[in-house]
Amino acid sequence: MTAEKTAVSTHTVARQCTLCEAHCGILVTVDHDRVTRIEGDPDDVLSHGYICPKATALADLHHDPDRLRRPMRRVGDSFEEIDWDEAFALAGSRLRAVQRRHGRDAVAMYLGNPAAHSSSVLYGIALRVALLTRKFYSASSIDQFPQEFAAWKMFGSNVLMPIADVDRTDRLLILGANPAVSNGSVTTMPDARGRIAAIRRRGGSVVVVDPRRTETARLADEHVAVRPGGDPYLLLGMLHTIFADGIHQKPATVPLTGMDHLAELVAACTPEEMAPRAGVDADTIRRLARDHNSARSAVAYARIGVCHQVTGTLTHWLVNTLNAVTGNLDRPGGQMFSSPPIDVARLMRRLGSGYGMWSSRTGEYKSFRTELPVVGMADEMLGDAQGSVGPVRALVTYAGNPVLSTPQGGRLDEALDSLDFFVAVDMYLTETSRHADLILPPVSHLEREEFDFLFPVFSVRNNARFSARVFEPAADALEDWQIMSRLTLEVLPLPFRTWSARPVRALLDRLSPLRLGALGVLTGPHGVLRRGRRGLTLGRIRRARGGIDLGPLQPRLRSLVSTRDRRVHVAPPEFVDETRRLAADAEIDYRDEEFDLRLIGRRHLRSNNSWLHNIPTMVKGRDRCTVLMHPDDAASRSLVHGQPVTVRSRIGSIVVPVEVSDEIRAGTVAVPHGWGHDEKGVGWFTAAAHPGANVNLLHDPAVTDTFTGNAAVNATMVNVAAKASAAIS
Ligand SMILES: Nc1nc2c(c(=O)[nH]1)N[C@H]1C(S)=C(S)[C@@H](COP(=O)(O)OP(=O)(O)OC[C@H]3O[C@@H](n4cnc5c(=O)[nH]c(N)nc54)[C@H](O)[C@@H]3O)O[C@H]1N2
Ligand SMILES: Nc1nc2c(c(=O)[nH]1)N[C@H]1C(S)=C(S)[C@@H](COP(=O)(O)OP(=O)(O)OC[C@H]3O[C@@H](n4cnc5c(=O)[nH]c(N)nc54)[C@H](O)[C@@H]3O)O[C@H]1N2
Ligand code: SF4
Ligand SMILES: [Mo]
Repeated sequence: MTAEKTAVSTHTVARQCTLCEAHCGILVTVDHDRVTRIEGDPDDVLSHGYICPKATALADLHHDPDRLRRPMRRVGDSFEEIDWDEAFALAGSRLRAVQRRHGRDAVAMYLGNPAAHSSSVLYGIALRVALLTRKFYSASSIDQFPQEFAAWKMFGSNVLMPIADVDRTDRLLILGANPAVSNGSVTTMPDARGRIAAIRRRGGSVVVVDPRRTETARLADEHVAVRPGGDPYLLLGMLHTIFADGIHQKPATVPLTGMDHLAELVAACTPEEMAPRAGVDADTIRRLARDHNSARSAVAYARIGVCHQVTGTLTHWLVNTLNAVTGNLDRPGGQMFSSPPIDVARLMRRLGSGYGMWSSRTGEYKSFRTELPVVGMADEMLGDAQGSVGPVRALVTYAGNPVLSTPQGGRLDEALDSLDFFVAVDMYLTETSRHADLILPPVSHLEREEFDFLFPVFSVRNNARFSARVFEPAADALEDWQIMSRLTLEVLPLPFRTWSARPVRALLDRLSPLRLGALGVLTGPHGVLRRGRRGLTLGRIRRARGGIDLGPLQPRLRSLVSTRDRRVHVAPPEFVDETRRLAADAEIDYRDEEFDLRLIGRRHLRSNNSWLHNIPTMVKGRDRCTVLMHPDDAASRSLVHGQPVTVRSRIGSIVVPVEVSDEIRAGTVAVPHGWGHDEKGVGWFTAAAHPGANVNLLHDPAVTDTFTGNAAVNATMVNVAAKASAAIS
């Protein structure tokens, strides 16, 4: 090959990594049709060149021979390729038939995590609206529902989840999050390690509250090994101290209401009283409170570790309240709200968070912002008696793998097999999609060009960035938004499908996410229509190397707060009542004789929920799907490091190797989720060689956050014993 030819065929494209919320800027170098290099983009206004090891997986995902590229239709136990028109016609006729025969709600939909990482998500929502089904589920109910619920009750809208102003704070208190691995969630902070180091460098301090001495805890000034589920008690004890000491509150930007009720509630929550429940001694509780109260600026930030608790909503309320009463709400260095190019919070705040508009079939769960908790999904498909069927007869999944990612004790496998029709929009034959009648694969992440409107809403700095396409998709390949709009068209009433099908299809094709994005930017708070000639357009964002920095977070809650009285509610009555109920509960550290350990989760830098295990570089090296156990717990069970053990809960058991380390609190064990790739019929062959086990087989779907029904997978009682008949090697 001549030098000239190489120069022409090798080029570099700037975009973002769309694997996790950090959306780091990357530079992808391509030689002909192969990616030869992925590196961090030093010009990126948010990530400044940082990437984690997962970024390179984008290339492997693109080139992965196991990735599906054509629609697949089930024939008996296997699948055959069909063309798109045939696929949409099949999906349409079957979904319509189910709704005609059994009603609108007979078709359910599940929207998974990667859907949120592309603007195609809007078209998934359009499909849901067209289906008019109340059986709608998403990863939100095994994720941030509690945070949204607390935001709704306190600020009047579920979208108003505050962001920790990590880059300017003097004191960061992290509860139940491991940003050194996750790079931040609902506080997007690429290079969290660097940002945490910077806090300490500028004289601030960082404390991590976590039952495990995590990668983040190792970077902090202090690690507090809380008892799993102990956080609300720790926070109540802190609030007690702050009220007793006197609040050094800076004037609030928005008036707080409920301070008297709060003061009355926490008066009984002395650190001594709370200490055994929190698993943290009273002096530490007091010290943490005083340091938070006296810091120039301070922010408590909590995430998944506390969402996945029965007290998820309560904990997030107390976190926001701690920040609010110490004068750290809506102030630099505290909890703030973004001013993104498309002001999603402002646009959506009036929609209402609608709790309890309908219920699950058993009445156990209520809808929250028109969604039902995913823990109840299998129940809607299975009948009461064995072998009978439930009201949901068909399912659409979009970018989700609920068989591995939701607690269901194995029942979802059975439930999915009982359906009349199941269409999965996914690029792999997964533990979930293997049950489908039809799989519709979108293009790879590198074949998309997009403008991310969602994560700037939750970023630590206001920004606008564009992702260019690395590869042109094949002529007959479709993006998620195109698949979703075709499905939408198929389920619409007759006229749309017949006489107007062509014009409507042509119109839909033009209604691309980029066109919508352009309109959103133009009319948004930074757009030319508001800011004049110097304002933003999508074209300007697209041309800006590394994106456009829109500055630090600004106080703006006054314009966003959506409660009726336009105040921040620090003591919503239902939270106060629930706290009283918990405080009256005499049982401090519930254990039963049979299940004596508490199981929590953990994430690894090279793993991303359930779907990066087919990439050799992400699974090489030692087994990551292990049960982490304290040396005392291992010794008392005569277990040795590396030995296969059975982890058993009331509803299931799995076998994994034990990893002995004092980084975890005694009495607690941790197993990562997203593993268990040993099902028959899955199409990820590398993953099958590193299967791990599905921890969600242990989690009881009935154990949920009190207010939202969010899965409480960090509250499971288990026991661990040597695997029966396993020879120790
Ligand atoms: N025990 C336990 N369970 C958990 C958690 C935990 O901490 N502990 N965490 C929970 C959390 S926070 C989340 S967000 C969920 C995630 O759980 P899910 O939302 O179910 O998603 P993933 O496991 O990430 O699976 C994503 C699927 O989408 C496919 N996919 C990837 N990219 C695309 C795309 O661009 N388009 C389409 N159509 N498909 C795509 C992948 O092949 C994969 O099959 O898991 C939850 N489950
Ligand atoms: N590498 C990687 N990055 C990811 C993901 C991934 O799978 N891998 N997933 C992405 C997704 S979907 C999400 S939602 C985010 C999640 O982002 P994070 O919330 O940062 O996620 P985790 O790393 O699971 O951190 C949760 C922490 O809570 C701790 N914990 C468990 N129970 C308790 C408790 O009762 N109290 C306290 N205080 N702590 C507790 C756990 O030990 C763990 O360290 O990460 C995103 N980023
Ligand atoms: S942290 Fe890693 S996986 Fe997440 S966006 Fe950045 S490079 Fe991608
Ligand atoms: Mo998540």
